[in-house]
Amino acid sequence: MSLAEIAKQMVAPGKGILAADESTGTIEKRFTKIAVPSTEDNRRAYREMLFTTPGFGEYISGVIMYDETIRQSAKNGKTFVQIQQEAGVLPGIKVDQGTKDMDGSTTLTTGGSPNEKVTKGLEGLPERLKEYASLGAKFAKWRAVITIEGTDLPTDANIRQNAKDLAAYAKACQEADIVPMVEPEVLMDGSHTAARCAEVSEKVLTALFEELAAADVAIEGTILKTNMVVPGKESGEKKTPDEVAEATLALFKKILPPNLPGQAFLSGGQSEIEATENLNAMNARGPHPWNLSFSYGRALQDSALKKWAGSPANVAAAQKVLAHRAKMNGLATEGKYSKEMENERPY
Ligand code: 5MM
Repeated sequence: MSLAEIAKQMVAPGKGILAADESTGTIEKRFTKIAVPSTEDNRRAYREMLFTTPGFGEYISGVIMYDETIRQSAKNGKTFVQIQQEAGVLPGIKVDQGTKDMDGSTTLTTGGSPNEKVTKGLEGLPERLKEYASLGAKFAKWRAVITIEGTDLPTDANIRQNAKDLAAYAKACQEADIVPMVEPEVLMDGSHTAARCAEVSEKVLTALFEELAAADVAIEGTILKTNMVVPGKESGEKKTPDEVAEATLALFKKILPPNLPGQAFLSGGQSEIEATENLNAMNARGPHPWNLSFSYGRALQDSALKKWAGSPANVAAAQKVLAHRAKMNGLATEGKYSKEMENERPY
Protein backbone atom coordinates (compact mmCIF):
# COMPACT_ATOMS: atom_id res chain seq x y z
CA MET A 1 0.00 0.00 0.00
CA SER A 2 1.20 3.53 -0.74
CA LEU A 3 1.53 6.11 2.04
CA ALA A 4 -1.57 7.88 0.70
CA GLU A 5 -3.58 4.64 0.85
CA ILE A 6 -2.48 3.92 4.41
CA ALA A 7 -3.32 7.49 5.44
CA LYS A 8 -6.79 7.15 3.94
CA GLN A 9 -7.34 3.86 5.73
CA MET A 10 -6.36 5.46 9.06
CA VAL A 11 -9.19 7.98 8.80
CA ALA A 12 -11.72 5.84 6.92
CA PRO A 13 -15.31 6.94 7.65
CA GLY A 14 -16.79 5.09 10.61
CA LYS A 15 -13.40 4.37 12.18
CA GLY A 16 -10.62 5.95 14.20
CA ILE A 17 -7.45 5.29 16.12
CA LEU A 18 -6.84 3.95 19.59
CA ALA A 19 -3.96 5.85 21.21
CA ALA A 20 -2.40 3.22 23.48
CA ASP A 21 1.10 4.70 23.41
CA GLU A 22 1.31 5.78 27.04
CA SER A 23 4.95 5.86 28.02
CA THR A 24 5.99 3.93 31.13
CA GLY A 25 5.53 7.00 33.35
CA THR A 26 2.07 7.81 32.02
CA ILE A 27 0.70 4.25 32.23
CA GLU A 28 2.00 4.08 35.79
CA LYS A 29 -0.13 7.14 36.65
CA ARG A 30 -3.17 5.50 35.05
CA PHE A 31 -2.54 2.21 36.88
CA THR A 32 -2.06 4.00 40.21
CA LYS A 33 -5.67 5.22 39.93
CA ILE A 34 -6.90 1.61 39.77
CA ALA A 35 -4.34 0.41 42.35
CA VAL A 36 -2.55 -1.89 39.90
CA PRO A 37 1.27 -2.06 39.99
CA SER A 38 2.84 -1.01 36.70
CA THR A 39 4.84 -4.17 35.98
CA GLU A 40 5.75 -5.17 32.45
CA ASP A 41 3.32 -8.09 32.60
CA ASN A 42 0.43 -5.95 33.89
CA ARG A 43 1.03 -3.47 31.07
CA ARG A 44 1.08 -6.39 28.64
CA ALA A 45 -2.12 -7.88 30.07
CA TYR A 46 -3.89 -4.54 29.88
CA ARG A 47 -2.92 -3.99 26.25
CA GLU A 48 -3.88 -7.59 25.44
CA MET A 49 -7.32 -6.87 26.87
CA LEU A 50 -7.64 -3.80 24.61
CA PHE A 51 -6.35 -5.35 21.38
CA THR A 52 -8.28 -8.64 21.64
CA THR A 53 -11.63 -6.91 22.05
CA PRO A 54 -14.17 -8.83 19.94
CA GLY A 55 -14.96 -6.83 16.79
CA PHE A 56 -11.92 -4.58 17.45
CA GLY A 57 -11.48 -3.71 13.76
CA GLU A 58 -15.08 -2.70 13.25
CA TYR A 59 -14.61 0.84 14.57
CA ILE A 60 -10.83 0.97 15.05
CA SER A 61 -8.55 1.56 12.05
CA GLY A 62 -5.20 1.73 13.83
CA VAL A 63 -3.43 1.55 17.17
CA ILE A 64 -0.56 3.71 18.39
CA MET A 65 1.80 1.64 20.51
CA TYR A 66 4.75 2.41 22.72
CA ASP A 67 8.19 0.87 22.07
CA GLU A 68 7.65 -1.79 24.76
CA THR A 69 4.16 -2.64 23.46
CA ILE A 70 5.05 -3.19 19.80
CA ARG A 71 7.46 -5.93 20.95
CA GLN A 72 4.94 -7.70 23.20
CA SER A 73 2.69 -10.69 22.61
CA ALA A 74 -0.61 -12.04 23.86
CA LYS A 75 -0.77 -15.08 26.14
CA ASN A 76 -1.49 -17.29 23.09
CA GLY A 77 1.93 -16.37 21.66
CA LYS A 78 0.69 -14.10 18.88
CA THR A 79 2.41 -10.74 18.75
CA PHE A 80 0.25 -7.66 19.25
CA VAL A 81 1.18 -6.64 15.72
CA GLN A 82 -0.17 -9.97 14.37
CA ILE A 83 -3.35 -9.61 16.40
CA GLN A 84 -3.95 -6.15 14.99
CA GLN A 85 -3.18 -7.23 11.43
CA GLU A 86 -5.62 -10.12 11.73
CA ALA A 87 -8.31 -7.68 12.91
CA GLY A 88 -7.62 -5.43 9.90
CA VAL A 89 -6.13 -2.77 12.16
CA LEU A 90 -2.98 -0.82 11.24
CA PRO A 91 -0.14 -1.06 13.78
CA GLY A 92 1.38 2.33 14.67
CA ILE A 93 4.18 3.48 16.92
CA LYS A 94 5.04 6.53 19.00
CA VAL A 95 8.52 7.65 17.93
CA ASP A 96 8.99 10.77 20.01
CA GLN A 97 10.92 10.31 23.24
CA GLY A 98 8.98 12.75 25.39
CA THR A 99 9.71 16.41 25.96
CA LYS A 100 12.44 18.56 27.46
CA ASP A 101 12.66 22.25 28.37
CA MET A 102 13.39 24.43 25.38
CA ASP A 103 16.82 26.07 25.59
CA GLY A 104 16.55 29.42 27.33
CA SER A 105 12.88 28.97 28.13
CA THR A 106 13.38 29.56 31.86
CA THR A 107 14.25 33.17 31.16
CA LEU A 108 10.96 33.66 29.35
CA THR A 109 8.72 32.66 32.20
CA THR A 110 8.13 34.06 35.63
CA GLY A 111 7.85 32.53 39.11
CA GLY A 112 6.65 28.92 39.01
CA SER A 113 5.59 28.98 35.37
CA PRO A 114 5.99 25.84 33.33
CA ASN A 115 8.93 26.04 30.96
CA GLU A 116 8.19 25.69 27.29
CA LYS A 117 8.81 22.26 25.88
CA VAL A 118 10.34 20.81 22.76
CA THR A 119 10.16 17.14 21.82
CA LYS A 120 13.06 14.68 21.94
CA GLY A 121 13.74 11.86 19.50
CA LEU A 122 15.21 13.14 16.23
CA GLU A 123 18.61 11.65 16.95
CA GLY A 124 18.84 8.15 15.51
CA LEU A 125 15.27 8.39 14.22
CA PRO A 126 15.92 6.93 10.72
CA GLU A 127 17.40 3.75 12.26
CA ARG A 128 14.53 3.40 14.72
CA LEU A 129 11.98 3.90 11.95
CA LYS A 130 13.64 1.17 9.91
CA GLU A 131 13.33 -1.24 12.80
CA TYR A 132 9.70 -0.29 13.50
CA ALA A 133 8.85 -0.78 9.81
CA SER A 134 10.37 -4.26 10.02
CA LEU A 135 8.22 -4.96 13.10
CA GLY A 136 5.12 -4.03 11.06
CA ALA A 137 4.48 -0.35 11.90
CA LYS A 138 2.59 1.45 9.16
CA PHE A 139 2.41 4.85 10.80
CA ALA A 140 4.32 6.75 13.46
CA LYS A 141 3.31 9.50 15.84
CA TRP A 142 5.25 12.46 17.25
CA ARG A 143 3.71 14.79 19.82
CA ALA A 144 4.69 18.43 20.32
CA VAL A 145 3.30 20.10 23.43
CA ILE A 146 2.33 23.76 23.40
CA THR A 147 1.49 25.50 26.67
CA ILE A 148 -0.74 28.56 26.89
CA GLU A 149 -0.01 30.94 29.73
CA GLY A 150 -1.38 34.46 29.70
CA THR A 151 -0.26 36.44 26.69
CA ASP A 152 3.42 35.45 27.09
CA LEU A 153 3.24 31.78 26.23
CA PRO A 154 3.60 30.20 23.80
CA THR A 155 6.45 32.18 22.29
CA ASP A 156 6.85 32.30 18.51
CA ALA A 157 10.24 30.64 18.95
CA ASN A 158 8.67 27.66 20.69
CA ILE A 159 5.94 27.29 18.07
CA ARG A 160 8.53 27.46 15.28
CA GLN A 161 10.93 24.98 16.86
CA ASN A 162 8.17 22.44 17.44
CA ALA A 163 6.91 22.87 13.86
CA LYS A 164 10.40 22.38 12.45
CA ASP A 165 10.94 19.23 14.52
CA LEU A 166 7.54 17.83 13.48
CA ALA A 167 8.45 18.44 9.83
CA ALA A 168 11.88 16.79 10.20
CA TYR A 169 10.32 13.71 11.81
CA ALA A 170 7.54 13.59 9.17
CA LYS A 171 10.10 13.65 6.37
CA ALA A 172 12.11 10.86 8.03
CA CYS A 173 8.92 8.76 8.34
CA GLN A 174 8.05 9.09 4.68
CA GLU A 175 11.61 8.16 3.73
CA ALA A 176 11.13 4.97 5.77
CA ASP A 177 7.78 4.25 4.10
CA ILE A 178 5.81 5.09 7.22
CA VAL A 179 2.90 7.55 7.44
CA PRO A 180 3.65 10.39 9.85
CA MET A 181 0.88 11.28 12.28
CA VAL A 182 1.88 14.78 13.29
CA GLU A 183 0.57 15.79 16.68
CA PRO A 184 0.83 19.39 17.78
CA GLU A 185 -1.15 19.57 21.03
CA VAL A 186 -2.18 22.90 22.47
CA LEU A 187 -2.77 21.83 26.06
CA MET A 188 -6.12 22.34 27.79
CA ASP A 189 -4.25 22.99 31.05
CA GLY A 190 -4.74 26.54 32.27
CA SER A 191 -7.35 29.26 32.54
CA HIS A 192 -7.30 30.54 28.94
CA THR A 193 -10.48 31.09 26.95
CA ALA A 194 -11.53 29.16 23.86
CA ALA A 195 -10.78 32.31 21.83
CA ARG A 196 -7.17 32.21 23.06
CA CYS A 197 -6.98 28.49 22.22
CA ALA A 198 -8.17 29.34 18.69
CA GLU A 199 -5.59 32.09 18.34
CA VAL A 200 -2.71 29.87 19.49
CA SER A 201 -3.90 26.83 17.51
CA GLU A 202 -4.00 28.99 14.38
CA LYS A 203 -0.38 30.05 14.88
CA VAL A 204 0.68 26.47 15.58
CA LEU A 205 -1.05 24.96 12.54
CA THR A 206 0.11 27.78 10.27
CA ALA A 207 3.74 27.22 11.29
CA LEU A 208 3.32 23.46 10.99
CA PHE A 209 2.06 23.50 7.40
CA GLU A 210 4.74 26.04 6.43
CA GLU A 211 7.45 23.75 7.81
CA LEU A 212 5.94 20.59 6.28
CA ALA A 213 6.03 22.32 2.88
CA ALA A 214 9.59 23.55 3.44
CA ALA A 215 10.69 19.99 4.29
CA ASP A 216 8.91 18.66 1.21
CA VAL A 217 6.62 16.35 3.17
CA ALA A 218 3.88 14.79 0.99
CA ILE A 219 0.60 15.95 2.53
CA GLU A 220 -1.40 13.10 0.89
CA GLY A 221 0.70 10.69 2.97
CA THR A 222 0.34 12.55 6.28
CA ILE A 223 -2.28 12.53 9.04
CA LEU A 224 -2.76 15.43 11.43
CA LYS A 225 -3.58 14.80 15.07
CA THR A 226 -4.42 17.98 16.90
CA ASN A 227 -6.65 19.51 19.55
CA MET A 228 -10.16 20.90 19.23
CA VAL A 229 -10.73 24.57 19.98
CA VAL A 230 -11.81 24.37 23.62
CA PRO A 231 -11.42 26.55 26.73
CA GLY A 232 -8.72 25.85 29.33
CA LYS A 233 -9.72 23.43 32.09
CA GLU A 234 -9.52 26.10 34.78
CA SER A 235 -11.20 28.87 32.78
CA GLY A 236 -14.74 28.29 34.04
CA GLU A 237 -15.86 28.77 30.45
CA LYS A 238 -18.21 26.15 28.95
CA LYS A 239 -18.72 25.59 25.25
CA THR A 240 -21.44 23.47 23.68
CA PRO A 241 -20.55 20.86 21.04
CA ASP A 242 -21.96 23.22 18.39
CA GLU A 243 -19.70 26.02 19.58
CA VAL A 244 -16.63 23.77 19.69
CA ALA A 245 -17.45 22.51 16.19
CA GLU A 246 -17.96 26.01 14.76
CA ALA A 247 -14.70 27.33 16.20
CA THR A 248 -12.64 24.29 15.24
CA LEU A 249 -14.03 24.13 11.70
CA ALA A 250 -13.49 27.86 11.16
CA LEU A 251 -9.83 27.33 12.03
CA PHE A 252 -9.42 24.21 9.91
CA LYS A 253 -11.06 25.84 6.87
CA LYS A 254 -8.49 28.62 7.07
CA ILE A 255 -5.45 26.39 7.36
CA LEU A 256 -5.76 22.70 6.51
CA PRO A 257 -4.86 21.95 2.89
CA PRO A 258 -7.62 20.13 1.00
CA ASN A 259 -5.23 17.30 0.04
CA LEU A 260 -4.70 16.39 3.72
CA PRO A 261 -6.46 12.99 4.00
CA GLY A 262 -7.59 13.55 7.54
CA GLN A 263 -7.29 14.89 11.02
CA ALA A 264 -7.69 12.54 14.00
CA PHE A 265 -8.41 14.48 17.18
CA LEU A 266 -6.73 13.92 20.52
CA SER A 267 -9.10 14.12 23.50
CA GLY A 268 -6.72 16.13 25.67
CA GLY A 269 -8.61 15.81 28.96
CA GLN A 270 -12.19 16.05 27.67
CA SER A 271 -14.59 13.52 29.17
CA GLU A 272 -15.41 10.48 27.07
CA ILE A 273 -18.84 11.83 26.16
CA GLU A 274 -17.67 15.39 25.46
CA ALA A 275 -15.04 14.07 23.06
CA THR A 276 -17.67 12.02 21.20
CA GLU A 277 -20.27 14.81 21.12
CA ASN A 278 -17.78 17.37 19.85
CA LEU A 279 -16.53 15.09 17.08
CA ASN A 280 -20.08 14.29 16.08
CA ALA A 281 -21.05 17.98 15.91
CA MET A 282 -18.19 18.60 13.48
CA ASN A 283 -19.12 15.72 11.22
CA ALA A 284 -22.81 16.61 11.33
CA ARG A 285 -21.69 19.79 9.53
CA GLY A 286 -19.89 17.83 6.82
CA PRO A 287 -18.83 16.87 4.28
CA HIS A 288 -15.41 18.46 4.70
CA PRO A 289 -12.39 18.22 2.40
CA TRP A 290 -10.58 16.09 4.99
CA ASN A 291 -12.01 13.25 7.10
CA LEU A 292 -12.40 14.20 10.74
CA SER A 293 -11.74 11.23 12.97
CA PHE A 294 -10.44 10.40 16.44
CA SER A 295 -7.18 9.24 17.93
CA TYR A 296 -8.23 9.20 21.56
CA GLY A 297 -6.27 7.85 24.49
CA ARG A 298 -8.15 8.71 27.66
CA ALA A 299 -11.53 9.25 25.95
CA LEU A 300 -11.46 5.66 24.65
CA GLN A 301 -9.81 3.96 27.59
CA ASP A 302 -10.86 5.62 30.84
CA SER A 303 -13.98 3.54 31.59
CA ALA A 304 -12.50 0.34 30.17
CA LEU A 305 -9.44 0.72 32.38
CA LYS A 306 -11.61 1.18 35.47
CA LYS A 307 -13.73 -1.84 34.57
CA TRP A 308 -10.64 -4.01 34.00
CA ALA A 309 -9.00 -2.98 37.31
CA GLY A 310 -6.20 -5.48 36.77
CA SER A 311 -8.33 -8.60 37.06
CA PRO A 312 -8.50 -11.34 34.39
CA ALA A 313 -12.10 -11.92 35.50
CA ASN A 314 -13.02 -8.44 34.22
CA VAL A 315 -11.51 -8.73 30.74
CA ALA A 316 -14.74 -9.48 28.86
CA ALA A 317 -16.66 -6.72 30.66
CA ALA A 318 -13.88 -4.17 30.03
CA GLN A 319 -13.77 -5.13 26.35
CA LYS A 320 -17.51 -4.45 26.08
CA VAL A 321 -16.88 -0.98 27.49
CA LEU A 322 -14.10 -0.27 24.99
CA ALA A 323 -16.19 -1.64 22.11
CA HIS A 324 -19.05 0.66 23.06
CA ARG A 325 -16.84 3.77 23.14
CA ALA A 326 -15.21 2.80 19.86
CA LYS A 327 -18.65 2.36 18.28
CA MET A 328 -19.93 5.71 19.60
CA ASN A 329 -16.86 7.49 18.21
CA GLY A 330 -17.08 5.55 14.96
CA LEU A 331 -20.64 6.84 14.55
CA ALA A 332 -19.44 10.35 15.42
CA THR A 333 -17.02 10.28 12.48
CA GLU A 334 -20.11 10.20 10.28
CA GLY A 335 -22.27 12.58 12.33
CA LYS A 336 -24.55 9.67 13.27
CA TYR A 337 -24.13 9.72 17.05
CA SER A 338 -26.74 10.88 19.52
CA LYS A 339 -26.43 11.03 23.28
CA GLU A 340 -29.42 8.69 23.71
CA MET A 341 -27.21 5.92 22.36
CA GLU A 342 -25.31 6.10 25.63
CA ASN A 343 -28.34 4.48 27.30
CA GLU A 344 -27.06 1.19 25.86
CA ARG A 345 -23.64 1.58 27.39
CA PRO A 346 -22.45 -1.44 29.36
CA TYR A 347 -21.11 0.60 32.31
C1 5MM B 1 -1.83 8.01 25.26
O1 5MM B 1 -1.08 9.17 25.60
C2 5MM B 1 -0.11 9.52 24.62
C3 5MM B 1 1.27 9.48 25.12
O2 5MM B 1 1.51 10.27 26.20
P1 5MM B 1 2.95 10.24 26.97
O3 5MM B 1 4.05 10.27 25.95
O4 5MM B 1 2.87 11.51 27.77
O5 5MM B 1 2.99 9.05 27.81
C4 5MM B 1 -0.49 10.85 23.97
O6 5MM B 1 0.44 11.32 23.05
C5 5MM B 1 -1.78 10.61 23.27
O7 5MM B 1 -1.56 9.80 22.14
C6 5MM B 1 -2.48 11.87 22.83
O8 5MM B 1 -2.23 12.96 23.67
C7 5MM B 1 -3.97 11.61 22.78
O9 5MM B 1 -4.38 11.11 24.03
P2 5MM B 1 -5.63 11.80 24.73
O10 5MM B 1 -5.73 11.12 26.07
O11 5MM B 1 -5.31 13.27 24.81
O12 5MM B 1 -6.79 11.52 23.81
